[in-house]
Amino acid sequence: MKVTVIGAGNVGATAAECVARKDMVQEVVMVDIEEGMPQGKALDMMESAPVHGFDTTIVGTNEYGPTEGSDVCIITAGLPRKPGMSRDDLLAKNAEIVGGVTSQYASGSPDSTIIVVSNPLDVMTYVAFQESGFDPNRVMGMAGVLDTARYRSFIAMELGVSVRDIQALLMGGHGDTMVPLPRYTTVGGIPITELLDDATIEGIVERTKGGGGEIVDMMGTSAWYAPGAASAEMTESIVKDSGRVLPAAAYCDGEYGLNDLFIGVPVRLGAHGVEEIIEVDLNDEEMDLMKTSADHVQSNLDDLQRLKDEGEIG
Ligand code: NAI
Ligand code: 2OP
Repeated sequence: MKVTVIGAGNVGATAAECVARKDMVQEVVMVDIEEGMPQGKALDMMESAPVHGFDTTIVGTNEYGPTEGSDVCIITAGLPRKPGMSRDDLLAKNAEIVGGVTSQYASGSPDSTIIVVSNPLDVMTYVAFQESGFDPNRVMGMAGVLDTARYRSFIAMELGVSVRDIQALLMGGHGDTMVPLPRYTTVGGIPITELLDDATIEGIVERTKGGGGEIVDMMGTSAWYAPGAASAEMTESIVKDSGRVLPAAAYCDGEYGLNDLFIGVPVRLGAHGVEEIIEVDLNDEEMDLMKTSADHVQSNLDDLQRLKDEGEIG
């Protein structure tokens, strides 16, 4: 088994290290345009293997040859946001980057699964889908695992319980319109609505929606530890064919009344990528939030198409 990570910056290098530390694949290949950087990070990680106790080989490169025959590819290439920027501000530049790296990667690993991380997430996942020509189940975006992890962390902090006992579901696009679902959140099997009052839950939901921005404001660029770990968790379910049920930006073809877009929904992840989109029952209010989120993703897709029509993006 081989995992490629494109973009060896903060998120990419962390994802590569998290995958390697799971000791579940023979090789991790990190690709970046910056010369020497992926090679240096790969060597540094290899030198940590005796301490961590993994046997995965990590290769750093500026070429796509070493990626050939990959099983999973995590795309993190692109610009991160800075204070004052929204994820949407990255649209044009990152569409060029994600489109370019996808087409260079896809022909050498035609049977692989792509996990997109670059922002704006839901639209970049669509770009990778179009450029790769892969079946829709073979392309997905990572955001829900991260956003749910933030949500679970905040609940654990509030209740003083172990994060391991918190199960939660969060849907929608990766942005301010994401849809946390307290009705589908439990602590050791107990609905969160039995443990926290409405105002506290609402506060946690709002903090989760702004979780990425909270960190950007603190350190001037976006997060990487939790995003890297989340990408590795999705990768693990694919390479081990575990069938984990996780939120991912998946291609909707009628599910939740949505068509021809990628958006966060609960999926079963296995060797074939997205093996099933699970349609949970949403009440009217939750469905309205999902619709608003989908409208936002669609408007970004429309902007992307306009930029292409105007020749701003190749
Ligand atoms: P970074 O700047 O640390 O790393 C990006 C890397 O991409 C750099 O090393 C750069 O040299 C490389 N790169 C740029 N163009 C390339 C190309 N054509 N081919 C190969 N490599 C190329 O940024 P960071 O923090 O790692 O973030 C990466 C992306 O992930 C950003 O778009 C960010 O917004 C997004 N992100 C998404 C999250 C999510 O939940 N989906 C969470 C965190 C970040
Ligand atoms: C995050 O949520 C910026 O999407 C990135 O941390």
